[in-house]
Amino acid sequence: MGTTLNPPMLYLGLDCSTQSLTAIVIEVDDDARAVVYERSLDFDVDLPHYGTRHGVLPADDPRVAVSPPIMWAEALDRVLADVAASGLDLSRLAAIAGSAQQHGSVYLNASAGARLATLDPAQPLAPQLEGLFSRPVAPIWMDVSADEECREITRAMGGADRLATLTGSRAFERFTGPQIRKFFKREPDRYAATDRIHMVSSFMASLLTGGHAPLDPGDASGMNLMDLLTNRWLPDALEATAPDLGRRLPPIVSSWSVVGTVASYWQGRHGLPPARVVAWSGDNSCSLIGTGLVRPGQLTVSLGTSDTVCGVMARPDVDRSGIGHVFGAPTGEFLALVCFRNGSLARERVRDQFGLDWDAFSAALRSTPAGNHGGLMLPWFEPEITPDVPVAGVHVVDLDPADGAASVRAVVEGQMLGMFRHSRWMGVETQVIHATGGATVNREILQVMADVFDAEVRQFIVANAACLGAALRALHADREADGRPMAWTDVVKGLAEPVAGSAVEPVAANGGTYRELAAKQAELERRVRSAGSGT
Ligand code: XUL
Repeated sequence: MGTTLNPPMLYLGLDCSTQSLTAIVIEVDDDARAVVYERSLDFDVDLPHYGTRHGVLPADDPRVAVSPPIMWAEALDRVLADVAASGLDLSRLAAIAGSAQQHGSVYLNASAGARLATLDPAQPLAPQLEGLFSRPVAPIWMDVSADEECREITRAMGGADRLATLTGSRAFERFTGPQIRKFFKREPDRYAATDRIHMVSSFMASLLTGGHAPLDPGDASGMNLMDLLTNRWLPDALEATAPDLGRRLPPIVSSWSVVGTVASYWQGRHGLPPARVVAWSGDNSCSLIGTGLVRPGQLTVSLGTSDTVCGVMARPDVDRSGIGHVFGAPTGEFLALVCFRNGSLARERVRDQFGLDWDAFSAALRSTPAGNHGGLMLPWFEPEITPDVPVAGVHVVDLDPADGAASVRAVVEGQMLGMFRHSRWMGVETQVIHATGGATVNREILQVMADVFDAEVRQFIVANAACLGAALRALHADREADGRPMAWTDVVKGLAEPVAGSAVEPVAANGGTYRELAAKQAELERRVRSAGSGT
């Protein structure tokens, strides 16, 4: 790094995702920046005593997906111990921000506020949180069990259109409002004992600051409870969801708010400095920053546990078809999003079914033609969010299900065509796609993406864009708090940039093939869904 007047500062980003907790530290001075530390803790592997699979607790009902929030707390303790032992000069740590899987909710009783403020640094965190939860589990974004509550909330709000116009989305089962309603109806005593309902983001920020932390609009807009235009709780949505809900929810503050400093627990336990803690946000809004998507008119496609397509919007134009969402963006604008539940797990299912590794998966894509001779798959190995398919079922046409190579192409093309068709409502004339997530290391998958969207695809350097985005949000908020605001384009410069030479151009000759296949997929989707979803 160059010689500068200001010493280089460190910014920590954390990402509490479905399957892991990741930390990234960036070093920033006046003219250079670099990732200087990265570490990930896998919940299943590193914290096996919680018994999760892919970060989720086993459940009898396949529609239910819950995780133990105390596991996230233990993970934070472990990861921050590692950050402290990394050899970095943490006296230069200026700020921490976080990213979390969206929609999940954590239920705390009235003792939580005082207990969080008086944690004993001589003891590990998790045992000290026993007795704080009014509900031992947190429903997460993969849960599809609140259909009845979605209908009730929609009715009480005067219909799906009004709810979507006000909050950015019609009612979705994984959204926090319907989940809270389900909890209130099924476990009224526990609901009554609940003093504060956090999202995963504000829960983690509360642990860091040692007191109840607020929410940011990026995450709060994933609840069906927030007025998207004013960033305030909507009184009639609160009413439609559960009694006395307003007093149980955190306040909403702008995404770049400093919500506290690192609590004395972390200072005493791991020797962290009293750095600023910035409001945590959802993983999708953090990914926008981590892939440099700070201006309207571009798309990010993230291939992770869920696959998502995101765009930045200057105005909140909600999706009239009811499939997509508009959330708050951490830049103060709006984030258009469609989420596909059958992401990496669907790709892995096909890979494993034919006993392949990822190299063989790529080879299968290379050995098969674009368009797969008309073969198609709707890859709904699990109930799907986009489109709304409550019962799992994989559907194929013109495809030999015993043909491994054709099935590999069919799952990838099926996913990309679904992403293309269901993101048209965003109105983004896509020229460039910022691709992120583990599967983007596979250039053959990126080629299908480029061809289907007829756009150049650029791969982003850090597999965990959400975590990098959190670190960059920490930088942005720290400068803002110092009265030295930084434009977003400067914040992302030098870090949230595509891998050199990674651009994948669309093959013009494949455009027509995919237009035809998209129409064929739309028709298949319509037929399967009107026949009653899964088989
Ligand atoms: C978005 C969604 C998922 C989760 C994954 O609405 O449900 O992308 O945020 O962590």
